Amino acid sequence: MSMGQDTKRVGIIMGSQSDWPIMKHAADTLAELNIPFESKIVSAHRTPDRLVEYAKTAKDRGIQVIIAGAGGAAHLPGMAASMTPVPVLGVPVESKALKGMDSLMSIVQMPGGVPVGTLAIGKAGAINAALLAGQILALNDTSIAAAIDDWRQKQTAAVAAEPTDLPE
Ligand code: RP5
Repeated sequence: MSMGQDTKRVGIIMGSQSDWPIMKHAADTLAELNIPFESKIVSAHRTPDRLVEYAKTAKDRGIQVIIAGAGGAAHLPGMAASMTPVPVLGVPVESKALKGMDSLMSIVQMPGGVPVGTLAIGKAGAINAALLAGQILALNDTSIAAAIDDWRQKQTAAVAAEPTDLPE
């Protein structure tokens, strides 16, 4: 398909509205990199038909990487990966009962043949999923490559040489 300025290149999906405070970090990071993206609630369990529709049409709509966040019995990333050739990055969202260990294990332990690139639990995973998505796109996009270089330089410049006392 031909890609216009407005074509969304990364799809962020999450199992519930309750995942948004974490998944927003992926959205914010993609925005910082100037990468067009969309954010949708797609539940493997509560909206299975929506998931099938999303995964099966993503590639033809121009989506090149999917970031899927879910918590608990986190089947969303794996089920999405089973229905699309688009690379899927999984973000385990912290659960109340098991602190996200359940989410992590559900996402990372995929059977051979259906890969999901699994990130850290929570905010760090959401940010890194966006950066990794950017790095994948940057292989064929010099402006995204430059944006990632810039992001990293700013991160490095923001690290103080010495620690200071901060207000408690
Ligand atoms: C999962 O169940 C979602 O990804 C969410 O992390 C978890 C809890 O969902 P809610 O009960 O808060 O909607 O499907």
